[in-house]
This record gives sequence, C-alpha cells and structure tokens, in this order.
Amino acid sequence: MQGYNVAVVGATGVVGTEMIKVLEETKFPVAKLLPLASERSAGSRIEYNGENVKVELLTEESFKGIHIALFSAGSSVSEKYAPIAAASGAVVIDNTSFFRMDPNVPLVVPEVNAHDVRKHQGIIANPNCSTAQMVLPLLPIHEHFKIKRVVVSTYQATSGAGKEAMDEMLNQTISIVNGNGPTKPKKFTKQIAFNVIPHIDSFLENGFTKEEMKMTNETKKIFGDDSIEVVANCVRVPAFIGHSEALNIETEKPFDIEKVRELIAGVPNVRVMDDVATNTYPTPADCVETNDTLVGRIRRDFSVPNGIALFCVSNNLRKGAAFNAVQIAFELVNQELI
Ligand code: NAP
Ligand code: 3JN
Repeated sequence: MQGYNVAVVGATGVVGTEMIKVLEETKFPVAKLLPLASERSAGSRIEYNGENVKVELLTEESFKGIHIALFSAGSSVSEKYAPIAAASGAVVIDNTSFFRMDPNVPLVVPEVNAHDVRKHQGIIANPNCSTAQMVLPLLPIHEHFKIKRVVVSTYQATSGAGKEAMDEMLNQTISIVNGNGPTKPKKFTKQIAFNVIPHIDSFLENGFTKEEMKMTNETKKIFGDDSIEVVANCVRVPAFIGHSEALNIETEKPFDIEKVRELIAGVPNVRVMDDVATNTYPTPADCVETNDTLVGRIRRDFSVPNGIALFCVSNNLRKGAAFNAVQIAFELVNQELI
C-alpha cells in the first residue's frame, strides 16, 4: 500500500496541531490527511507537508475510507464518534480518558507494551501525558528489580489544559507585569501566573484528583501488573510546555544505582541528562523540541531499603499525546495489523 488515509479529530487543538506536525516529521505514510473539528473551525485551513488543507466538520459520515483516526477532541466526542469510526473500518487511536480503562481497549506506550496493539478491536487508547512519560524510566527498573511502590509529584505545564489555558497564563502574566494585577481565573481554579495549583482535573470522593488516579490505574494496566502501587500528587505550574515529575521508587530487589542509570539510558526515546557536577539535569525548557523523555537526578533514596529517586521531564504534547499516538500508528503498520 502507498499510504493510509488518516483523520485527525480535534485537528485545530493543541494536541491535534502537534499530531499533524508529528505525522509530518516522522514521515508517517499518509495517503490523505483529513483534519476534523467542530463548526467553530470547520472551513479553516491547516498546513501539512507544504499543503494547505481544509478543516472539515466532524460528522457521522466523516470516516468513510479512513484507515486510522487519531482522536483528541475530548471524552464526549470520543464516546460518540470513536465507535462510529471503528465501525466504518478505521482503527481509532484515542487520546482521551474515555476508553483507557476499558478491558477491551489496549492502553499502549509502545516502548513498554507494543505487543498489546494486536489485541485491539477497533480502538486503542493513548495514556494520560503524565503516565506516558513516567512509565519509560520505570520500565527497566520494574523488569530488573520489580517495583513495589512509586510516589510521584508532577509539575504540569498549562498546555496540558488546552489552548485557552495557555492564553490565560500568558494574559494573566502580562496583566501582572503591567501593574494591573491578575486577570480573573477561568480555565484554572486559581491564579496560574507566578503561582502553582495543586489541582488537575476534578476531585474524587477519595480526596485524590482524577488526574492522580489516572496515573495509578493506567500504570498498572500498561505494565499488566496490578501489584505496582502508585500514589500521585499532580500540580499545575506556570510553564507552557513540558511536564516534570519527581519520582520515588521502591523496589523488591536490591540494585546498584550506576546500573539503574545505565538501564534507564538504554530505554528507547529516553535521554539521561545527569551530571550534578556540571548542573546537568532536565528542565521543561529542554524538552520543547524533542520526542525524548529526559531523566536526571538519579540517586539512591535512603529512606527505604531499596529506593530510587529521579526527576523526569517530557513534552506533554509529544510523548504525552501526539508522538505516542503516532508511534502506535507505526506499530499498526509494522505489525501488519492494518
Ligand atoms: P484544545 O486545544 O481545546 O482543542 C480541542 C479540539 O477539539 C479543537 O480542535 C476543537 O475544535 C475540537 N473539538 C471540540 N469539541 C468538538 C466537537 N464537538 N466536534 C469536533 N471537534 C471538537 O484541547 P487539547 O488540549 O488539544 O485537548 C483535546 C483533548 O485531548 C482533551 O480534551 C483530552 O481528552 C485530550 N488530551 C489528552 C492528553 C493526554 O494526556 N494524552 C493531553 C491533553 C489533552 P474547534 O477548533 O472547532 O473548537
Ligand atoms: O492537564 C494535563 O496536563 C493533562 C490533561 C489531560 C486531559 C485534559 C482534559 C481531558 C485529559 C486526559 O487526557 O486525561 C482529559 C480526558 O480525556 O479525560
């Protein structure tokens, strides 16, 4: 086959825009690109491979002749249209949380569980951005030393909350800098400029947020191991792009910390930046232009018998969403599932 017809649902959003960029950069074999959005931006144009492509309105008829449909227009859109796309013969790669914990839907980070792609019944889920980057350094630690428990604190960029959230941070910052005080929060519950907010997604009865529980539940599903305990604290910070995470990992088996560093460096799409003598460690500013997840500050956590502490940073719109989705699309092709 020459290429695949690829629909991008939510093509005008922060994630959809990045998906189109990643399709282009990775030279995914696209025969036809179909950008889809709501009536708000249907008719507008996007750039793809030097071409000016019209954004079409998402309807139930949109998926005829489509081989792969990348969804990032929110849960309710996926709930309604992903089954329609799958019934039309497309394989859906969904970026929302709607299908992630459905036992009939594989939840895939290709470096960890590419083999699960072949179990799909028309829909494959992409994890939450905070989970996707975290499971990369965890992968060899779990394989070699069996993880008992992970305590993770996130520092999440505003792009994770969409285009309007990024604008809110920018306008609020400008307003404060100009001496006019903070603008009223809309997308966030509190002021985000020059502040941090310990609240991402809604609160649950157990006191955690949905974002925090996504990290716990999705990690177990991706590793296929319910014994890994994950407790998360998710915090929004005033960065535009790049989620950071401080991890404390407790393993069953003892390890050599230099071996841990070497194993993490061997994970595909991971780059270790770790030399405190030269102030080498990752920050969100380092991850904007890369699909790699950056890992530093790897050290022994002395508070438990077998403990590891580390800091990792990744572009939430890339490994956290668009790049992971396109990696899954490549798995469909490479495993001859499409
Ligand atoms: P965004 O910047 O606000 O963009 C939303 C996109 O969805 C726009 O293209 C919008 O089109 C489209 N859309 C909204 N309602 C629609 C409808 N009824 N029919 C068709 N298109 C519709 O948001 P975003 O940050 O890109 O996030 C979008 C979704 O991706 C989120 O809701 C979330 O489920 C998922 N997401 C996942 C991750 C992850 O961790 N994997 C991270 C961020 C987001 P218009 O231009 O026409 O409004
Ligand atoms: O806030 C972030 O940094 C990540 C946000 C992800 C997100 C935003 C709105 C809806 C999701 C997600 O992917 O879990 C969803 C959702 O689909 O539930």
